[in-house]
Parts: sequence; structure tokens; C-alpha cells
Amino acid sequence: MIGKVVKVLSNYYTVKVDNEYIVCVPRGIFRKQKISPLVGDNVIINKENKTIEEILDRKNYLIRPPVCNIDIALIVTSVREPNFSSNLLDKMINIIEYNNIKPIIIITKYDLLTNTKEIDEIIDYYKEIGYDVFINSEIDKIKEIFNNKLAILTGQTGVGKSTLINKLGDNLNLKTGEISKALGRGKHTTRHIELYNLCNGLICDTPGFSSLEFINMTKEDIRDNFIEFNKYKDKCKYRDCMHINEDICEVKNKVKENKILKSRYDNYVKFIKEGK
Ligand SMILES: Nc1nc2c(ncn2[C@@H]2O[C@H](COP(=O)(O)OP(=O)(O)OP(=O)(O)O)[C@@H](O)[C@H]2O)c(=O)[nH]1
Ligand SMILES: [Mg+2]
Ligand SMILES: [Zn+2]
Repeated sequence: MIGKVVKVLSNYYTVKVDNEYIVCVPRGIFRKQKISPLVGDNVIINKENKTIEEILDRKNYLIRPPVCNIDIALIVTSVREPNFSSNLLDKMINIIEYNNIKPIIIITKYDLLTNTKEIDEIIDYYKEIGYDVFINSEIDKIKEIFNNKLAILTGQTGVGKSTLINKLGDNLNLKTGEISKALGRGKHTTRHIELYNLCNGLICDTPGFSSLEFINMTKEDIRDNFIEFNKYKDKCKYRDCMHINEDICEVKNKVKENKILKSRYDNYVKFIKEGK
């Protein structure tokens, strides 16, 4: 039968099969091949022997925290305390796109704004280019996105990640207190990783992407993860246009026409310069 690894403690793997939890050990062959299952792995188990027989193909995996098969990443971004940072948001989106994870933007502390015009325009832009954006008060809509998904949370300290989890867990009788506590800890170096049930899906108890760097990414990767640029690139003069120094560049034109958000483009140029 097939299940999902939701917890690892030394060589014991808790596998969730439907609503049952079975603690398994991997077959010896994995150790010989130096392969170990990860939290998030879909595995074939032998229920009688309590062994993991096979690890199914992974669609993605993160090194820190070591979790694989992540479907969605909730990017929690406050508009105040700490102030909205388009740089951080675009960086997170870029790295999440690179890892084949769907970014979902959650805006917090919207209630602290006296004038929402500027933020509303930004939110509309991200929606227009294809991202799901929710304000943390839209709790019912946010609940729906978890359906059968493995989610990871990311965002600066103090943005409201634990607060969000607590709201989502409301009257669901889940271990959100624990997750919330876990997510509240500053450092997660030696802890084990665990997936918790949340809103018909699973959530990783450790915030992801704590080090925000473009590790292993090429400049072309960074460029291609600015998904809206891809709509225009065919009209650039050069096929491999980086949209920076080239003449006749449709992306630069669209920035001038305000069709591409200026802050997005400026962040793009910064990221390319930061990259190797
Ligand atoms: N006004 C307002 N305050 C909020 C909102 N969301 C969270 N807060 C407050 O912001 C503070 C930080 O929230 P947390 O949920 O602890 O933030 P966190 O992202 O878990 O922070 P770390 O655990 O340090 O990473 C708390 O005092 C919350 O009550 C919001 O939407 N509006
Ligand atoms: Mg927290
Ligand atoms: Zn171009």
C-alpha cells in the first residue's frame, strides 16, 4: 500500500496511510544505496513487516528543511510591522518557482493601513500575472487551497505565520497549537521535521526557505521565474534577451508602459546582479 512519510525520528518513519499512522523502517537496500526517505515522500510499505519497500519519484525536494513533494508554499507578507518588502516577496517567489512549488501570497496586517491604494494596486498586479493572493482575513478561501496538498510556510519573523495557522486550525481540532509553537521558535537547527494535518491537507511545522539565496540558479533561471516576462520575450530582438542591456526589448518597453510593475523589474535587475 502507498502512504506518505509525515515524520522521521532516527531510522523510524511514520507513514500516513489514509487516516492511519504506521511506524516503519526502510528496507536494508536503501541504506546500501545510501538513499533515505524524506518527510513528504510517497512510499510503498509492507504493512505486516512495517517496512518501506519503495520510494516513489519526487517532484521536488528542499535541503533545508529536508522535505519533498511540496505542492504549495504560502508566502506570508505583512504590509506593516515589518513593512511590505517587494524585494523579499519577489525573491521568495523566484526561489519557490525554481523548486517547482506553487507560490501563494498571503497578505497580513492589512488592517494597519490607513490608505490601502498602493498595496491594492500591488495585489492586483500579482493576481493579474497569475498568482493567488489572499488577505489573511479571507480565512475560508485560504482553507480551500490546502485540499490534499502538502504546504510549507515562509515569511520573515513577525509577519503573522503562527497567527495564520491558529486561525486556520480553528474548530478543526488539530494540533495547531503544537505547529504554532514550533513555528514560533526562532531556530530550527536540531529539531525533527513533522507534517501536520491542516484543512484537509498537510503542513510542514518548520518554515521553509530560511536562507534566501539563489543557490544553484543561473541568471536564466532567475529571468524565467519572472513569469510575466515570458509573455513578452518573443518580441525581444534577441532570442536569449536578458531584458537589461539589449536594444529592442519588449520587456523593457512594457516596464515603460507600466504594464510590468516597476518594482518587479527593478528587483529582477538586482537579483541578476546578485547572482553569479
Ligand atoms: N494587526 C495585525 N496584527 C497581526 C496580524 N497577524 C499577526 N499579527 C500580530 O503580529 C505579531 C506577530 O505574529 P506571529 O504570528 O507571532 O508572527 P510569526 O510570523 O509567527 O513570527 P515568527 O514566529 O517570529 O517567525 C503578533 O503580535 C500578532 O498578533 C494581522 O493581520 N493584523
Ligand atoms: Mg511564529
Ligand atoms: Zn528583452
